[in-house]
Amino acid sequence: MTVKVTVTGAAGQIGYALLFRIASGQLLGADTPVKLSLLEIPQAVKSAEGTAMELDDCAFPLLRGIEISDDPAKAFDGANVALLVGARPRTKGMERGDLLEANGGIFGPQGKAINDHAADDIRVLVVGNPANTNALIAQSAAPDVPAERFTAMTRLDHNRALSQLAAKLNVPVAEIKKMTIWGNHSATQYPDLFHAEVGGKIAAEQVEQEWLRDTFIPTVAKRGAAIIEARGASSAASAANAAIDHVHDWVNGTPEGDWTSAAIPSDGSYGVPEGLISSFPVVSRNGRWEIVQGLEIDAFSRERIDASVGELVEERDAVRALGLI
Ligand code: NAX
Repeated sequence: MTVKVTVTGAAGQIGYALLFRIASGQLLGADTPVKLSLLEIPQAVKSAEGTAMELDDCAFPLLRGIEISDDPAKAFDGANVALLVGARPRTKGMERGDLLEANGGIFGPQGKAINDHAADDIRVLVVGNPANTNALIAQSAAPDVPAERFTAMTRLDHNRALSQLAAKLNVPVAEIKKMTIWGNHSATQYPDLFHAEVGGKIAAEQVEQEWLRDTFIPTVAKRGAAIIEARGASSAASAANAAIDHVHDWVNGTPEGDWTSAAIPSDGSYGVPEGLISSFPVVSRNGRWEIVQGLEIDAFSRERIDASVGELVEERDAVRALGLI
């Protein structure tokens, strides 16, 4: 069956890095034909058309059609996977309330369009920032869609953590298992080495505590800013790569003996208030994310998880006060 994948912000830089990989089969696998639906704002539709021309010119065998629209109702009609990438960035002098409100104006209507028009098996990944709270806004506008289908991306943070640890220990990333990003996709996120394993042994025991606290955690959390500083533009190909990883694993499952990180609606696990869309250690089984249970959380980790979750609570309360959820 052909899977319809809707990408918002399709003419943006993540969109450009993402669409070709979806069309080539990397999102869902080499046996699954895809139809792409590109949603953009009216001013950017022409640019999306240009990207669509290039997609045509790749002659991807799995690509069974491209639609372009500035109307969410059309773009999400029959969608099986929705990648919500387009968002309102924070501009100079913008207060947090303004930012949340502007994004509410995007993610509320898109959530409603998903509710009314998407396929029954719709899976939503929010990439556009503030991703966790944008996902919450979209979810609350879609009461007929199971809440668990709304997720936000922390896989880029997860991959950054793998790469930083691999470099530190001089091992291939594939030797690292059970990495976790907890909390918000923001500078308060907590990359956890107390459950991560390298060569079967706990990662935190293989690095100096100062490095873990003063280098590793801030480097992972502030990597986005470092990329902007170096590249003069924010992460694009790595963000697209992480979106591919997230949806691929959601649909196809995570490997035995390992887990990954995704921001999913909390069921109250690890003291995270129920309903918050927070990053957890997760496995995917039978097409559903499950939070890994039973991990012991020491005081060091507890403090950092609580800080990031506290920020998510504040964001939720702010969008609630604005009437966006
Ligand atoms: P760009 O500014 O290059 O592209 C955004 C695109 O979204 C533009 O083409 C714009 O026209 C479109 N857009 C805006 N409002 C829209 C709407 N209502 N409907 C459809 N399209 C709309 O940004 P890009 O670098 O692609 O980044 C996109 C988002 O990803 C940003 O919010 C960014 O902050 C976020 N990121 C999230 C990451 C994560 O790990 N969760 C990492 C990378 C990235 O920073």
